[in-house]
Amino acid sequence: MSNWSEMDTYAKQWIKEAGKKVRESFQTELNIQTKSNRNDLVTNIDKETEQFFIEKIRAVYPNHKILGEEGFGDELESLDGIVWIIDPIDGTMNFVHQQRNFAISIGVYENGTGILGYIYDVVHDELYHGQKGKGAYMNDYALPKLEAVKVENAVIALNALWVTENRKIDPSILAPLVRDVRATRSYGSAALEMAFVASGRLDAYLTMRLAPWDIAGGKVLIEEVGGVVTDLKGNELNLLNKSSLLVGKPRLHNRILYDYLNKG
Ligand code: 2AM
Ligand code: CA
Ligand code: CA
Ligand code: CA
Repeated sequence: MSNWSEMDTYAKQWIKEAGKKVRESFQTELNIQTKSNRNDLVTNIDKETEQFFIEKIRAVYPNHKILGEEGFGDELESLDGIVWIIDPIDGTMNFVHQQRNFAISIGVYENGTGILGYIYDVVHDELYHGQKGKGAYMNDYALPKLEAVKVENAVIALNALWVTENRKIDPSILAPLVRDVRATRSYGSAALEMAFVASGRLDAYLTMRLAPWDIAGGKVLIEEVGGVVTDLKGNELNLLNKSSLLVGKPRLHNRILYDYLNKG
């Protein structure tokens, strides 16, 4: 038997502590490096934050596995057992350029099922958290179930890149959606965009390619308030691989899926 309530208490404590360190880092000089390309940034704070969580988790839960973006965790071939999926800073470019619009994101999964989800908007001190079957919260505020919204009244998040020539999707697929919705937004942090869907600040969010750590925490939160989380084909996500993502209010998700993305 796993003690989820104990894990939840530790997770919140560690996330708050990590967030404090990240805020304090604003006073220091960042060491910024690039990863896959010149716009794919990583800083010493991304790495230190991931290492902080790994040390804390290993000390209390030596049998749990850890999947982290910066690679200090385990090399996983399956999601068997209890797995902490960690994005120490989601929205690193925003962290570097704006000192806002980034988040710490953590999902705790048991045999592939999301049980605990956390997205911490460090700058606003807003912790979105939830547990499967027990609801989702923003700090102490219980997030209400998501209500249906029509496409023409929806505010959705997507990156403008996907309506220009790009290698992932024909821009003529998303252009009609961009025209039909009330408004589009782009925050540059997948985790925050998922937290905003969970809290009703956005009605939907879609993107072409995300990694497990971008999605793990947000999936738990969104499903807990009755939102839908799939890839762009409508398939369930596999948290071991990269995939596309469509999250949204229940009927809106369906409309975007069948009237735009997979028409006819
Ligand atoms: P990151 O800041 O943790 O890298 C930016 O639009 C969003 O996409 C952020 O959530 C960012 O997460 C993520 N992202 C950035 N580069 C990515 C990449 N090469 N593959 C997948 N996701 C990426
Ligand atoms: Ca990154
Ligand atoms: Ca990320
Ligand atoms: Ca990251």
